[in-house]
Amino acid sequence: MKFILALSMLCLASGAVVKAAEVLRPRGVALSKASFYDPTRDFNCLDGSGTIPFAYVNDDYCDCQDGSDEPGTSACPNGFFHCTNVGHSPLNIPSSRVNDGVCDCCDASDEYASVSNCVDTCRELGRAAREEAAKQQEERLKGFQMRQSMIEEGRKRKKEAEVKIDELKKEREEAEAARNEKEEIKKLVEEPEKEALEKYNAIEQERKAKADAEQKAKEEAEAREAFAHLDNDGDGILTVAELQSRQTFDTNRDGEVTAEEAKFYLRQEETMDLETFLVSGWPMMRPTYKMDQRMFVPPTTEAPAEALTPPPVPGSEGKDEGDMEEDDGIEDYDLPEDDDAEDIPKEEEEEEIDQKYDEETQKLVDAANKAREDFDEADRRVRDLTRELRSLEETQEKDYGPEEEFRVMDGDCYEYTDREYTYRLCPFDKAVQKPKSGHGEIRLGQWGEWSGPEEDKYSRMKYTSGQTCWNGPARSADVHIYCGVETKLTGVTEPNRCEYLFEMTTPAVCTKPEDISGDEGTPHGHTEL
Ligand code: MAN
Repeated sequence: MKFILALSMLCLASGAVVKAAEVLRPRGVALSKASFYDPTRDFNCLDGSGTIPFAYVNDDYCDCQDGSDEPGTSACPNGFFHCTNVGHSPLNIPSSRVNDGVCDCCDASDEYASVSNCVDTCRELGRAAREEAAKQQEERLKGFQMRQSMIEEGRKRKKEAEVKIDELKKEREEAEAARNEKEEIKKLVEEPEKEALEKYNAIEQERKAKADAEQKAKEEAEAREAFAHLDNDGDGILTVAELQSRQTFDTNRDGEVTAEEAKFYLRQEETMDLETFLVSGWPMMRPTYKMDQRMFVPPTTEAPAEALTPPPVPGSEGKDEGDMEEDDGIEDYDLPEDDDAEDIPKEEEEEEIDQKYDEETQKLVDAANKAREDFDEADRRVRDLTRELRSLEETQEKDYGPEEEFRVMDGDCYEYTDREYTYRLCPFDKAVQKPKSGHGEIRLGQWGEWSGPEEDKYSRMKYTSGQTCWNGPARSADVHIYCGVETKLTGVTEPNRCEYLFEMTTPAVCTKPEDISGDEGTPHGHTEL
């Protein structure tokens, strides 16, 4: 009797629309809160802000500060309306949306007094949601199974790397032994080579010194001969007049050797003795003297700078060799015939290059060269093996996840292209950005560390120390990893300048899906029927 009374009060006070099978409660109240709305008692505001007669619940007047007395009307600005949404997921909406003409709840319960014609679509929507959830479940399961293969493959690779490291260590030991052997041989054959070369070099130096002395003597003889030729009166002194008698010194080719022209070659003096001539006169005169006889060849010893710059020759431009030949005035000079006048005969020079050492020395040098090559090759092999070993050991030190599930990604790269850039992520290596316009790549970061929260460490990766941003920090990239049946990048953004966010899916993070068997189940396992 009491129950029937209470029920009729509830219906009266709260306008509850409930089915017999359901726990009776005022409109807009969630099942979990039904016990707070007891029609046989006064209502205590849920926040404790007051107590009101139960009749005031859902009377379209807001009494409680938290709006809990008006769950089924829009009277309280901060209240919530609960839609049961039978066949789909329940929902709490702000109570301001109650009877506002918009269908918010799929069971249409929020629009009980409006003219919006909302209809209950929960069963259809629920079915679609469950289908979607089942599909996702299936994907997760598939992802989880793929993760198992990734784990297997990762572990296999780890083992292979361990075996390879052992092999390489052995190989390197052998290579080191071979290198040491080659080094010994090298030392052995380099010793006699060194001795032979020292001997050879001493002889060679002597030969060179002799050749130099001969050359010098030859040049001096040539100078003395020229001096005798120019010294008309044979008194051992060259004078301005004597030079003026030689057309050779008519620098400007005006038909006359002026005192000025003659004095230029006497270093602005009136006379020049043989000694001065040998030291500075001849080197200066030689080019003019010999050119005039079409005999000039550039001197091998460095002549004083001014020797090569005779006084200006006004109007001499355009004079050809024929002109110069006409008045050389040195017919009586006994000149060397040809190239013999040059410092080192050409053939001799070539011979020197072709045949560097005597036969005995050459044999020793060849043997030493061969030993050096052998050693270099053996040494290179040791270094190559060391490099390979180091890179494998570095790989072994990397954290590929608690079950090696990420190891298979090392060595692969994944790309994502947006309007402006193509981004590339090579897990455990680097992240780069390449502008579509074709300019070079920009390094966004090198593999740094796992950076997920403590309980989910392997859900994020951090790549750091990328190229420095203009007037800013070094670029860096965060990678957020989600479960998916394919390892791929699903998006890249730049939330802050030069800080990039890569989003990636991979089976490596797919956990075993919870069992959602039962037709009416939802991903949240929270359906009211
Ligand atoms: C480049 C790119 C951009 C970045 C600017 C900063 O254009 O790396 O992503 O924002 O440099 O200057």
